[in-house]
Amino acid sequence: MKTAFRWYGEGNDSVTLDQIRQIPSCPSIVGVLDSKAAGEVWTPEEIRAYRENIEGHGLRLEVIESVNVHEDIKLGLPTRDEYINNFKQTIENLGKQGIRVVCYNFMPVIDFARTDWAKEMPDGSTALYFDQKVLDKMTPSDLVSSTMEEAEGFTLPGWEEGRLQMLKDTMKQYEGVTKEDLRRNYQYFLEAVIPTCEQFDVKLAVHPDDPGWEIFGLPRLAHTAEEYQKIMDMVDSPCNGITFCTGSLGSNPENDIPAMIRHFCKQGRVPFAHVRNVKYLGDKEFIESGHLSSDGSLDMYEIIRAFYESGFDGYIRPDHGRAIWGEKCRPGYGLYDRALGLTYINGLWEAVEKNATHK
Ligand code: DNO
Repeated sequence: MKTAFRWYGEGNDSVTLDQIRQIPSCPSIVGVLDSKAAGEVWTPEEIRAYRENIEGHGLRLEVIESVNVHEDIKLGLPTRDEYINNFKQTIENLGKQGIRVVCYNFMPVIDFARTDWAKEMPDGSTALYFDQKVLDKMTPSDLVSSTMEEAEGFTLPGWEEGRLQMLKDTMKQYEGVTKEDLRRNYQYFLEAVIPTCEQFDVKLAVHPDDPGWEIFGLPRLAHTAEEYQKIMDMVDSPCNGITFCTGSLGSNPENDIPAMIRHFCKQGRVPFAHVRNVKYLGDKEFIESGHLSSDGSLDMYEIIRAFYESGFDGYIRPDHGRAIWGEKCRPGYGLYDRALGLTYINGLWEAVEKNATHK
């Protein structure tokens, strides 16, 4: 595995590159040009400036999270070809500058959702929390307002201003759009972009739906092994891959996470992983606990063992951390708890590796 840490860019993150560089065994950044709207081309100059700044701090940039997919592509509108061409151009520009993995998602309108972005835990830390019963009483606009209020002034991935201004109109456009429609539009997109990914040696990695079920009646295609397999089968290429997010998929207790890791790694389809725990509190209710197995409901040792035994050689990053030690940060993306998470992942990996090689 290759370890990495997500960073949002100069002036857009409470965490600095110098701090990341001092995390044990963390040579790489998972980066983003956060100011780019979905459908816009990322220019070579913008990518170069961003990359050179990271390299100037002794770190590497090989993974981008995310290049967002324009809603017109997901909706299959006549304008989609223009946005697909822009997406391909961005892939080419990224590939030419050494980016090997691009994370994205195909969730209509709303990316990852939480009903509380700073739920107090018994130890005084705060964590991201979701309760379907609370969401059931909200409209999408309520969710956006509460998310904006709780974001501590930071942008949140998938919650970029431009996209959200269009919320009501976009929700309307999805009325009557079925899973089959969405799947057809997804296939069209993949068939168009994967050849470019192959040409410029960039692996696309689709992030799971989060939470791992449908919300607000919107169709979603990436939260079970069966559905993921359908996506993999749309275009049979190592460039059509998965961002294996243990917490997003793990939010749905029906998913057997280690089994899914083994299944998709065996097919060579997991270039990127997000690793974190999640604690079930009730039906469709969970909190993003600390990374340790004993903190949550997932067996993190079995998860790392599944990656190791599958020969996983992709990128791995710790996922959302709690806000601890009084840190003021983008919800889920502070320094301290994610650094602890990465150290734990490294520890588990070393233990699994030594255990395997000493037998
Ligand atoms: C949340 C993230 C997601 C992810 C996107 C990928 O913290 O894991 O927002 O970046 O779904 O496009």
